[in-house]
Amino acid sequence: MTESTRTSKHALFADYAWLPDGWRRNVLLEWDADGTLTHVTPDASARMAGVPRAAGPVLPGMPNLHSHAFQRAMAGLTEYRANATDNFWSWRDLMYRFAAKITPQGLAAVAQWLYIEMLKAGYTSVCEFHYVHHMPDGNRYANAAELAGQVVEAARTSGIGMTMLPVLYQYSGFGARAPNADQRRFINTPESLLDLLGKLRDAYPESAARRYGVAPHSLRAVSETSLRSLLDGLDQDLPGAPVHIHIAEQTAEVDACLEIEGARPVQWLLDRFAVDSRWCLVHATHVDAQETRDLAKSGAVAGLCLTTEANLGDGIFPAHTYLDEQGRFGVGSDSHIGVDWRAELRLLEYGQRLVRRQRNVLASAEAPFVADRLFGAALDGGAHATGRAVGALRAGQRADWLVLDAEHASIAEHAPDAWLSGVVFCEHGETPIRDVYTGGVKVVDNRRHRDEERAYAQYRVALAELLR
Ligand code: NGQ
Ligand code: ZN
Repeated sequence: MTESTRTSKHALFADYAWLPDGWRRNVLLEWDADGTLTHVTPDASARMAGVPRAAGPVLPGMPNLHSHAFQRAMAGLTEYRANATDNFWSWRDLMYRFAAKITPQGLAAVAQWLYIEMLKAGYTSVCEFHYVHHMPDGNRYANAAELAGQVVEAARTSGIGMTMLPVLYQYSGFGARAPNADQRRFINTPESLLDLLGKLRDAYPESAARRYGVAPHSLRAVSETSLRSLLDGLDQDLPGAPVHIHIAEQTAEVDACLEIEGARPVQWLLDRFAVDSRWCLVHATHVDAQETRDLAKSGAVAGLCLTTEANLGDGIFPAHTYLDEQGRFGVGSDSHIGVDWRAELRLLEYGQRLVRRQRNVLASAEAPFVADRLFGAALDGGAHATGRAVGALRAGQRADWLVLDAEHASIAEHAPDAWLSGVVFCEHGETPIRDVYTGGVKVVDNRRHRDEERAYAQYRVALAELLR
């Protein structure tokens, strides 16, 4: 059947769309009632009668591979010098104090508003690295998955696709050090965490919009034994499900790992576990040359959260070498001091420019436009990290995309090969992202989400309570 004889209830015509081989003209997008793309047809003959037309060029939606939703509510509140050596660890103390105050209703409101902000920014999927599990005194809620459930529900009502990764947090440091009092809301054993995950799956089964995995918090927070039993248990229920871990964000944890475990974190993990494309190593910031090569070879995704890593003073990931080795990466908004994949990609390139004193460092001979190369790579790596069929306009993938505003100053009058450069590297006030679709549903229409007023009002109430 050709596109002109097919009749499709779910269809959109785009003058331009970014397909796996780049910008293509006259693209007909068709999807089914479940929100899965069924046909993507470039060079479609004249516009079909009755098929709506996108208001501008169409891009695949970007996956956000790392989020701690509750931290959105403390963004902008730790930008003062609390002591002479303010650093990651003193920020973490403030963050723990904030985490101690989270309630189920508060988390629901914060996550709901955050996910709406993500959608408006063009993130159509999120991987939630969720670790606040228990009541403030460390006891379980009647429903052990109470807080995780609020986050999954927020994703459902906002329309963002979700990979929920309940976090295993067991220890306070290398060598299985007992957890601290301010970590008590986070603590589980592999068994209790898998039990929590089971409850969550009963209440919210997997679907085209939702997937589960696990997140051992960091090598500081699990042991080799507990990590192994977590993965064994996971593979009985959900074989091949995504596994995310914070790996090497701070030099202090690299030093402690070397001292106590005898290897740097990335090397330690690669040597002991079958790390492959189901893995996402978040903040693989501190890697030596060998680790950079081995990580690239493993097929795992480096989870880069550039704005958070800059905010927390982490360091700079050797992106140039890693991309040269064909390493996979995606981006995440993590602590949510910004919620904008364009800013993440820009900072990824700018870090390299500042270090190397050159321009367009992350471009390559095959991909001379740095924005296009980074956008394509972050779609691919981000999609792997979600474990869902997302990240490309191709039959079989989720019908997730963004419609750019064709009249916006970042792209107007520019040739198509400069559009992504304009979108990523220029700011002209309001976002160039006009409409956003997830699962074939337009959830953002002319920069507005259907629920944004209500969600913002509830966010304000929750925030007032948290800051009281
Ligand atoms: C987190 N955040 O779990 O929220 C961490 C800080 C830690 C970032 N690493 C806590 N950005 O690593 O112990
Ligand atoms: Zn994190």
